[in-house]
Amino acid sequence: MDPANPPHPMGTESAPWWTSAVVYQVYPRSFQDCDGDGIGDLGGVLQRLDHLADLGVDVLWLSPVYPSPQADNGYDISDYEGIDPLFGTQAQLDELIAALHGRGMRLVMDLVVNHTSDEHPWFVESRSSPSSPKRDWYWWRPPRGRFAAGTPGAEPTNWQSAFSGPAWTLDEASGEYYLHLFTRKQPDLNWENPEVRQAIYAMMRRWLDRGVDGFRMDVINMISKDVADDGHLHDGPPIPGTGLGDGSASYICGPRIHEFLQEMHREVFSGRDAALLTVGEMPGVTIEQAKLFTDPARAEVDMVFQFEHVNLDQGSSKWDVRPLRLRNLKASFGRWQAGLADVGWNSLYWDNHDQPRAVSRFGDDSPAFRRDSATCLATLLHLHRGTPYVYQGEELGMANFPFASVDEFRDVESVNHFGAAMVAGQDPTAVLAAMRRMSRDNARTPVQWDASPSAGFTTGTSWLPVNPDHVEWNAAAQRDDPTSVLAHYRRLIALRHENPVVALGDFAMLLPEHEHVYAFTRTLDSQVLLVVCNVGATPYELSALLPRANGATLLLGNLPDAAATLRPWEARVLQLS
Ligand code: TEU
Repeated sequence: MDPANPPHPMGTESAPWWTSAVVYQVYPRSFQDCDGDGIGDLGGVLQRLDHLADLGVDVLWLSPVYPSPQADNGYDISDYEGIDPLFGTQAQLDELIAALHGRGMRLVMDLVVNHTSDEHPWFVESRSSPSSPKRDWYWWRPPRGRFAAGTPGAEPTNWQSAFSGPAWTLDEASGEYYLHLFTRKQPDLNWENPEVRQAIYAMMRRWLDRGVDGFRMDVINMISKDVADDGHLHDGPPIPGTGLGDGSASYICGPRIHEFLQEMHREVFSGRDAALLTVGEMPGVTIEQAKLFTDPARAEVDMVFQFEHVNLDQGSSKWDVRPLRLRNLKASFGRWQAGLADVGWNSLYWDNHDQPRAVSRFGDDSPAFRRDSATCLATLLHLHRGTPYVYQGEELGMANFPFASVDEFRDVESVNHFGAAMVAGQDPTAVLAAMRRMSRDNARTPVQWDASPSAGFTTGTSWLPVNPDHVEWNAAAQRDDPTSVLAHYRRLIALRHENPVVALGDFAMLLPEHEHVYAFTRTLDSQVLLVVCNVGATPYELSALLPRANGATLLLGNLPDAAATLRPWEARVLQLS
């Protein structure tokens, strides 16, 4: 080895296994129900493993199945080591680990440790008395200044919670407030307290000992709060029209975040020789921070979920929906690709259980272009450098749900938002229109397995209605159709497995200003791929845009009979050399 020129940490020899892996996210409540109660469960996941194997994915990320009052569909956990009877049994979880491992797949669990449920025994104990030994496990504070407890403005800070209203709730018994960045049923744990951290690490070690292969860490960049020596937390800038403030500067990538993640790594992951995967969900993370989080030499996490690209179609909030400008998407993805080119690693996603369906949001879900835009977006994303995540149903081209009235929404974020917007005097029709486009419930309707009345999801009544378009858009109809969205995802996943340039090649953006064509190259040693995607309905002459495409070999395309014209929503992966 040339000492002046050590091997690239992500070189073909030394790259970690997850650089060529694809992760599939299961939101169990909506995946497959096996007992007819209308709610998906572990038995259902076990029944559908052939679908994952057939797709060729390497990892299953399972959204929470732990005991929970379900105030936020399981992201409010009351026992980190149990299985909610709603979802099944401990034995089924062990069966799932074994079944996945038997098929060469891995299981990544959701880790939700910024907060617990208010029904978690830790919080019940903490709340029982100001002198409880667990009082300091959460964020308890007296009312502000001379305000009487319970009066508006008495909250210890002005922070707005993620799901409308203040981030503090008064506990009448003690006259103190507790902090919850999400719903009032999700009190934030106090990571300043070393006992809290040790209890969490011990729990994580037990999951790994049991055979799980890693964690997706919920809002993990929010665990360190900027707290003054005297315990004071700081107000944030006011949010117009709410009377509340934006506290994010006090809890997004707070002062001790790297210290906590390094400690977690030492206590939980180091010294284990298993092939594990850790991904930190990090709203508001910057590229500079992401580089620190994912630099292997720092031993924090393998990769992060960043949010920049899913905020590009929003104004002041997610409900303020704006059209996406393609050049902004290129600028954003391009910066992330460049920023993590030498150190760190990207995660790639369009969809998850919090985002509306990509084909409706960034594609065109009208009959003419639904299949083509779904496959075009998939190609664009999967050919970037990073680990792609596929959210259940995305591989079928599942679209947003045609919500007709406010009563049809179930998600706490949507329901609270509607209530707050009505109190603020907003126009209900406009509020509903934004919810139809952006609500998380769009992602949570049942997976469409077949054309039967409940789409093969349940024999009972599903907890959210099945999208009526399932009669046409379903897995059974696509499985043996080589032109289907499903078949295209299968090919993209195989391409990443087979072709190191897809996993590891350097990225270079082309045509950064073009409003409709997204193009880039990927280069590894002497191999160069040219990826070109028409993100819209206007045809373009390919050789006029990219003369280099002339004579190149088509490795993968989403439309048959590639010719001189790049057709609406056409995507091509070309081999240049
Ligand atoms: O999401 C964190 C997060 O940033 C989102 O809640 C975001 O605020 C919202 O979806 C924007 O619309 C994670 C989980 O993925 C989400 O399901 C949970 O509700 C949340 O944390 C709290 O655990």
